[in-house]
Amino acid sequence: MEYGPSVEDSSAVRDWLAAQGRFGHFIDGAFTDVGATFETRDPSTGDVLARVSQGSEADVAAAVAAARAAQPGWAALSGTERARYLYALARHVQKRERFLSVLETLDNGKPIREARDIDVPLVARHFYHHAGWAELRDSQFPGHAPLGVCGQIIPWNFPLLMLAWKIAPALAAGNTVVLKPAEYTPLTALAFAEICQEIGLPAGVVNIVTGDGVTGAALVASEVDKIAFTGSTEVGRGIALALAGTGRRLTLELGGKSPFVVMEDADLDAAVEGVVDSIWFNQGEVCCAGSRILVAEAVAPRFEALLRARMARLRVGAPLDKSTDLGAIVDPVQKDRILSICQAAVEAGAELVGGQPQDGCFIAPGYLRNIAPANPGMVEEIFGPIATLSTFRTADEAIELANATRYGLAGSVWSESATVATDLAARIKAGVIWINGANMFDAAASFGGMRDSGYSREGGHSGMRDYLAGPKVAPMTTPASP
Ligand code: TXE
Repeated sequence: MEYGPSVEDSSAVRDWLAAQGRFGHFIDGAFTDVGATFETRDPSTGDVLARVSQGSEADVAAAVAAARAAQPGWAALSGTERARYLYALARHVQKRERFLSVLETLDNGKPIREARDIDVPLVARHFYHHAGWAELRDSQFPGHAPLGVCGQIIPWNFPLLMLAWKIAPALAAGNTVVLKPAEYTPLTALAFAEICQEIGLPAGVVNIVTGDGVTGAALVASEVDKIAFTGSTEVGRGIALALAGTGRRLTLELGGKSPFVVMEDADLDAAVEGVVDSIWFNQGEVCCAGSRILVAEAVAPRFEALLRARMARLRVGAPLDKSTDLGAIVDPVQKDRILSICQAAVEAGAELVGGQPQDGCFIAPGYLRNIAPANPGMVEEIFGPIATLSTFRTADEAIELANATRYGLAGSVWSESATVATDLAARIKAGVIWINGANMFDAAASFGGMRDSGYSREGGHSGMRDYLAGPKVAPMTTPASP
């Protein structure tokens, strides 16, 4: 690959990877010996980046035991002391911002611009925010105890950010954790383990076990008090079945097929930019992506012309190039999955604009038009840079189309009228609705879905509550007699 001036320097990360070569798990504050391993690759080149340990049942049990042993000591710290560790994690993430961004881009394939400007800053923000919650826990949740040991299973689309969403609230609440990153993208979790060592986090508070779904299933079957899962609806359902009747807590953040509703009075240029930030952000590998664009018929031709022109200007290419808009799809398996849904959509009568596969793990941005509501492209979560485009005549019709899905994660409404926008937002069945915006995240704003997109919330007050047991003593007061 040519290294021009616009390509981010990756030498520090490559030196680190070469020095490590093979990674053990991070258990009880130390990296374990390396046993059976699997490869993790740069999807933009296919090059092997490192070999990472495949977690066995015994590895999971050792990690859970370490977390169990560490939990009483961690919970016994004052909120201020726990906050200090969370602040330190945030600061060290910031200190290694460039390194973590490059590592994330190499392992996942996302554009460096997004890793550097969005993922990693949001990670730091999440730890800063939850440092505050460590201090506020007792005043905001009087009498609530931590759950104990939390098993956390995360996906590959925002590896380090999903780690932060899981670990920060768990630690702030007084829990200890065993986290399993996705098999395609384990590297930033291992770099985070190094940060835990650097800041002197007590051993066993954070444990990282790498591996695939078998390792994940072992974690679900282990003696943890809670499982927090983000991933596919199918795996989430299996986890819910496995935990049924155990009394263990479960939170699920699953797939989506979120509507992106453009009303007749919308600012169309802004809405087109919203599409770019929504379905063409992170190659469309975003659970809350506005993947179903619904446009008022009266403005549809103008909107589509603007959309096509904007789409043509997007650059697909080397993820480390700072001018790249869409990087590589995370793995050839996912690329094939995206293409097969698009093919099924076309066979069922839809027209694909753009969206062509390119050499390697790349797919150009695109959208499906002339698409019927029951078309697979309209029903399945494509999880790639391909939206659907349909039209509606009335607001009621827009709502009917928006809610014609088994999912309910997010939605986006575009209108210059606050009344119209808030009315529509209230009628869309989804956990998060953005008005004149898309994919906006903040650690203080709770995120989560309904229906087949899962339940519970991450971030803010509700996210903290999901890492706490109910109050030990019901606050019963007898009114004093006059
Ligand atoms: O997800 P999996 P996959 C959707 C998206 C994508 C599809 C498939 O549509 O195309 O799912 O992706 C772990 N017990 N989303 O197959 O398998 C696995 O190791 C316990 C949406 O990669 O759900 C990884 O750590 N754990 C989504 C995590 O689950 C298991 C993000 C997610 O992988 C397990 C990712 C098992 N039996 C995919 N099997 C979102 N909501 O953002 C796998 N895992």
